[in-house]
Amino acid sequence: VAVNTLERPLPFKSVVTLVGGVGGAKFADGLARCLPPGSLTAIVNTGDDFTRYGLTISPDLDTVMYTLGGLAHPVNGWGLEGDTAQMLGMLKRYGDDAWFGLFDRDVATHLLRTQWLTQGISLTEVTRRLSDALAIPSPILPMADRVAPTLIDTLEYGVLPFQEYFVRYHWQPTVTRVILPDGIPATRAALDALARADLIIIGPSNPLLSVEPILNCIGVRETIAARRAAGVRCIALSPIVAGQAIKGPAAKLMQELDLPVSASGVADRYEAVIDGFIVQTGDWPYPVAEIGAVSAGGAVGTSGTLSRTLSILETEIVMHSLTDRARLAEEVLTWATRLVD
Ligand code: FO1
Repeated sequence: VAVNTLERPLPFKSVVTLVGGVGGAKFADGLARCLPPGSLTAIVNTGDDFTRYGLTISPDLDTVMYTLGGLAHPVNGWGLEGDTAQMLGMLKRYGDDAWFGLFDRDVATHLLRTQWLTQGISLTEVTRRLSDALAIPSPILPMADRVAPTLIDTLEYGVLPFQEYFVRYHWQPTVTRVILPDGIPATRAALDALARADLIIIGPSNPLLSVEPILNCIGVRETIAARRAAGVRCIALSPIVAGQAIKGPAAKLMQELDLPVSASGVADRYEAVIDGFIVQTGDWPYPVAEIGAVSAGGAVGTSGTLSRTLSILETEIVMHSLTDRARLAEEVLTWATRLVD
């Protein structure tokens, strides 16, 4: 999809997006379609990574890589289009419950990743090799090279590894706490990308399960704060529309943790890091004033007090097609240029 129909070129040379799985990957793909090759970097959550049958699996890295490579499964959003399930069938024949969907061609990615990690190669370098082989021009960076598992404390099963909560139990257990590991250093490559960024965009990913694991890595919040102090904007997209998650457990989880289940509830979570927020049209509950070309919505903060104003873009944020991805990305980038002016 050819885009960037703008009359003047976008002023961004180095856009960094922080993303998790399917929703974030689609938005990153929209950005990649609007920006010159190589000017987008995706920093990706690795809190969902785990080991299965001895293989190291990085679901969000692979989802972003397959999506940017035009290879993702069109319905699931994760895994490869047209993949087959021969191996899963054989596992089941052996009596294995095979609850994690490892499809045949996808296994090649996990085999190489596992082999290279076993040889002492970093996850950053492994991801570079895989995405280079798939001819993806946008760097895809894991948030950390060290293992950084997110754990989910549940009423029914106690503490679960992330994929057991998400895939094995279809995110149905009641969550009492999301446990992020302490002291995980962000990679040098991720921090360098943020330090060079002229725009930082938090994708429409799950704030608690996908974005906060990235923000929690040592150096990430500090580097974003330093860029913002230098005038670079950090903006985020809501993964919640009309009180419902676009996909996955975000709304259910926020409700279980007693957080307001709304776009503004997500903005509250990001209050310390963002200058602007993008929501579905009609979804911002506070008066939005036009200031120049940029609308400013008030009242960030769960107390309802107007702690500061936040620039708000209201638009169609649900991406059904490739055209939607590119249109949303172009709208967001165009709006962000006015935040900078
Ligand atoms: N998600 C599922 O809901 N079921 C699966 O069987 C499944 C398999 C899978 C295999 C490889 C991969 O890269 C991702 C996979 N995912 C699956 C998605 C993934 O586990 C989650 O979407 C993310 O961890 C949440 O962002």
